[in-house]
Amino acid sequence: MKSGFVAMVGRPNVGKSTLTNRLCEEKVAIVSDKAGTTRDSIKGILTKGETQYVFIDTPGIHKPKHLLGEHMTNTAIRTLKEVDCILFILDGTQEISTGDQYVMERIVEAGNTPRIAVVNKSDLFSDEEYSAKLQEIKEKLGEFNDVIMLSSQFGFGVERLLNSLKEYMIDDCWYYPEDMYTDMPVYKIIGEIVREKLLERTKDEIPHSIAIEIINVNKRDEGQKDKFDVNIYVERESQKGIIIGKGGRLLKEVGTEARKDIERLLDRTIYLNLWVKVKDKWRKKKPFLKELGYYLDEE
Ligand SMILES: Nc1nc2c(ncn2[C@@H]2O[C@H](COP(=O)(O)OP(=O)(O)O)[C@@H](O)[C@H]2O)c(=O)[nH]1
Ligand SMILES: [Mg+2]
Repeated sequence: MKSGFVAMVGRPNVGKSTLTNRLCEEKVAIVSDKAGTTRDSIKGILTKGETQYVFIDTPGIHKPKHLLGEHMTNTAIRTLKEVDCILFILDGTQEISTGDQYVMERIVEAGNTPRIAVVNKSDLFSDEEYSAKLQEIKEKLGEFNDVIMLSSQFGFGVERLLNSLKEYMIDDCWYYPEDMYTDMPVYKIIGEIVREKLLERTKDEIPHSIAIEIINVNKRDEGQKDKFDVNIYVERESQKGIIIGKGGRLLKEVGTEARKDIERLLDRTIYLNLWVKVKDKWRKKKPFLKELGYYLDEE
């Protein structure tokens, strides 16, 4: 038995969560085309042959603008110090920026942990562009133990990545049962699924203004459906109107889609009730962030 921990880091929107899901062959982390979708470190687990890989999907690393952003970046940076290998994920369609260099500085600060650069979205660039990218990585970021080109969305190159990672999985035990693919509790997954459905239907500032809290889980008797009550927090009255939608339509669609995903996951039918509440500037309020389970470092 062999195992190890792997951090997935990079700028927002490069495909860290998509890759985590692909590697674990399950939907562990929610994905969207909006930056800042992942707010906590999420573990995705893959046990293959004798090797157990524990992937830690992190929020994107960027210069924080508010308390939640600070929590997100700190979470990612803390993870760097706790792993056996770091995957630095890049969007191969974009030039390497100061944002990537900021991530690299954090990786270097974390010490001598082995690091692999992953050039993602290979379905969108050519082999020539990839050769140029290799040169650019060397010049702007520095040396890596390995560089791997892949497409998280389509799965090309994922096997190669697993083979490359194998040599760093050196603990002589497994930390999780063979069939476990995440350590996220069920209520947290439910909140994340609701958030994903909302993100698919909103834009601008709204995705960042949404927080989810599971307020009630009613366990029913055999043969009866469990009932989940979920609060959706937004920051302004106008946002509440948008989320509810004309005649309650948007909220209803979100509820139906989320319920179907949750039922598939739990393998049983449930009731799901969604409530929309306004909480002014919640992203800047420490007690409320704590209540939602976002851990904040004490200054
Ligand atoms: N074309 C393409 N799009 C991808 C790929 N991987 C991720 N994406 C898209 O990039 C966006 C951001 O993905 P996500 O995993 O949430 O990024 P994260 O913020 O780094 O976790 C989403 O719209 C994904 O569908 C890929 O390999 N190819
Ligand atoms: Mg993510």
